[in-house]
Amino acid sequence: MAIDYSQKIPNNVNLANDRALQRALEHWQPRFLDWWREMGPNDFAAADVYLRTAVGVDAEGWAHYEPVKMPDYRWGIFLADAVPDRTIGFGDFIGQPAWQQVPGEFRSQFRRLIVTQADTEPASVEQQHLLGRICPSLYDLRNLFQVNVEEGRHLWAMVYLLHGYFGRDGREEAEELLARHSGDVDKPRILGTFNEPISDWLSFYCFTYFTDRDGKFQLKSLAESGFDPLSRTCRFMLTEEAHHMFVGETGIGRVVKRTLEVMKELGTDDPEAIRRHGAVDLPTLQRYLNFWFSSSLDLFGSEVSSNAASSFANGIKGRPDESSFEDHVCADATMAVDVQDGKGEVHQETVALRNAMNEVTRNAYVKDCEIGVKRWNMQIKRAGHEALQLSLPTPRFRRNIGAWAGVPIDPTGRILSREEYAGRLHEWIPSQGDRAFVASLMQPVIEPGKIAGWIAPPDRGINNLPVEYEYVRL
Ligand code: BYC
Repeated sequence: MAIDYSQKIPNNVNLANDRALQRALEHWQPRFLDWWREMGPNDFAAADVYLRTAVGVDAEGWAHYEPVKMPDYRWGIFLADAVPDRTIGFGDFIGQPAWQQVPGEFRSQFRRLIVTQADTEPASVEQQHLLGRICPSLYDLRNLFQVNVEEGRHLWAMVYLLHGYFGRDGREEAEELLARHSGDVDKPRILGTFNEPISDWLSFYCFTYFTDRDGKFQLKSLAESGFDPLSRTCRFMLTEEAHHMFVGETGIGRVVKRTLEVMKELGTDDPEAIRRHGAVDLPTLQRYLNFWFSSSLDLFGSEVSSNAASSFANGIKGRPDESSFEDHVCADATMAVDVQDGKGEVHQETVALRNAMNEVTRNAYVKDCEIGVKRWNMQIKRAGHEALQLSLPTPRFRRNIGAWAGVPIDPTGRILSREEYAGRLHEWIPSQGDRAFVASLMQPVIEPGKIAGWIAPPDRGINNLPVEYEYVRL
């Protein structure tokens, strides 16, 4: 079905034919807008931003670009087209017709997952809401706002499911989504990473590289769901998500490029000299990578999880790219998982594969994260600095969730005494000094075509426009 833009809430779910749902969502809409005005990029409400808006849900030609004032952005409800006669692809209900309504016995499990997914979307907008003031260029500013409005739309996607399929409980959850706030002491966001401050652009690029990539894997898992409206919603969200990770990968790549230029200019790799020249030394970048990678790994949940097992068994949440696996039931399959005994000894435990689904997804995520690191290292190698290669720390480093939570481990995987770990943590994640230095670089650059000194310009602009285009008219 085509997207109907004549409605107050643009949608391709035939909202006009369901008056009760339409009224409920139109009641929530002004609350969302109040939240956006208060917690979103509110300094820029009057700016014209060159944004893309979905006009269809096909992979090709789905987006339309034009200058828009963000409060006028048409947040809507867009589901990917239904797959005719779709059946459930995994778990104990494999082969049965996909559900068009939530089965009563799984209602609370579905609600919990949808609320958790939904909660991350406004959280990220809140985390990023001051970054516009310190943007490195209008091109980057536009990308930030594109990411922000689309996270707002992803919230709409989940709120549609809550209102449409969970009755009064769903409506209450939708209200709560606007009442919790990132970093709020009394009412924080649900998942740890979404309460971390993002107060500089290096953190923003790391977040869009690592944390949005968790989004990709979680959305892929939910796109496999037996609950068809959830699957269709997530499939379309994934189309939008790709650009967010692009912003992260190219953002970090451009920081690396600029640093290498400065190193060449100065003829040194001395971090202090590079910093004095206004660029980010690679060891500092490594500490930012360590921070956001380790935080994002927690978002996959525990290595061994009964929640994960029952989500899989019940057709609620599959593995990303479920069709690429041979066994979709995994009733008797097992997996070896490394655990530690609390005294520093690591040993392997064999667990039911269904219980290890979080770890299966996390492993796929780690592989995906390595691709960008390889690309950045190619740049570093080509510039003749092979010894300064970037890397991902061991997935056991600095974990707060699961088998490795609280275990004092260095980025190479060595278990340390608690004292040594506490004394050396600042070597591995950004220290206050690092953060103050990075903050000192964050001087806004808002002239069209100009770019801050700590980051290289992008290779190309948006939608075939030149890099110099005035992507945000202030
Ligand atoms: N922080 O059995 P466990 C995105 C809780 S990002 C705090 O270990 P389970 C985006 C867990 O909730 C994608 N709490 O794990 C990116 C549970 O609590 P309850 C977001 C945590 O349940 C950028 C307890 O620990 N989508 O879209 O198998 C910008 C035991 O759980 C954390 C989703 O997450 C944590 N890190 O799996 C914008 C998908 N980890 O219920 C957007 C939906 C775990 O006992 N969520 N806990 O009170 C899920 O699939 C699952 O909830 C999780 C956890 C994968 C998160």
